[in-house]
Amino acid sequence: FSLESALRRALENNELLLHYQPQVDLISNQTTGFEALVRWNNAELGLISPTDFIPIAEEIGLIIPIGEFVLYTACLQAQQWRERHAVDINISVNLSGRQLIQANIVERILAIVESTGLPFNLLTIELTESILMDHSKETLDKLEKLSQSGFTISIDDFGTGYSSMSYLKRYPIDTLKIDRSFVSGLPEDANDVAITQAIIALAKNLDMKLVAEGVETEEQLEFLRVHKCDTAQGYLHSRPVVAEQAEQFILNKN
Ligand code: G
Ligand code: G
Ligand code: NA
Ligand code: MN
Repeated sequence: FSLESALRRALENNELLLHYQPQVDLISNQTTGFEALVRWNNAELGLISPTDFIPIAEEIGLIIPIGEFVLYTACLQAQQWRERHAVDINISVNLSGRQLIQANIVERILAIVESTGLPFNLLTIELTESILMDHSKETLDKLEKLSQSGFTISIDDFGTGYSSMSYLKRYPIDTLKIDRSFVSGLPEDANDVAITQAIIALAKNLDMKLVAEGVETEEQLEFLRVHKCDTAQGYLHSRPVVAEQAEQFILNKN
């Protein structure tokens, strides 16, 4: 009974679900969107972290159907919230490198999002830096098509990958997510302060938006607000929660 064989049956057995973590605008204090994060709940194995099963899913190719399930479910959820509450909610979805290298990935994304009715400008696609290191013509073409279709392209865990910055010029990137390893030391750690300020300055100069990840304290939030970061995501506002709980952030306007 291996993790792999269990994972192969997880989708059909409805063992995968999404949690949603609010993203809060630092000026208005309103929840403007959510990051969708996949969870695996198996009867025998219990709750398995994506850190443990996403690498396996990537290895055996299951990340393709799992990724499509995540994209469809997240976009449908955002569209339902939109219809129910007459408010536009941005939804962020993680795309793995294995998904992006599929020849028909752009067409797949367009078809899936279209089938949910969600306006394309409300989907953010999160990519890690390592995905963009190939500098291939194919990746460039795909990201340009996705960008021209109206999706937001965001770099996850910014600053922790291979730190060549040339891809920032090459690709149509809209948002940088400041990695939580930098946020965690704010506002005391001089290195984290310097790095965070540098990332914010970089994003401003390149006309990109900023999301700070892993915001856990009021002091971190205040630092980020003072330094003109746009959006905060972290346990201070909420852990990733099930859809019904996430909806409360829309109702309460946070
Ligand atoms: O939610 P949590 O902190 O447990 O997520 C752990 C890791 O799993 C993070 O790096 C996150 O980006 C990744 N992850 C969560 N959901 C998805 C998903 O739907 N697709 C991919 N590719 N990665 C995900
Ligand atoms: O790699 P990625 O940035 O997608 O990972 C998101 C992960 O970060 C999720 O597993 C989520 O549970 C976790 N996370 C979100 N907010 C916080 C936080 O405030 N503190 C910590 N330690 N982890 C967080
Ligand atoms: Na992410
Ligand atoms: Mn991240």
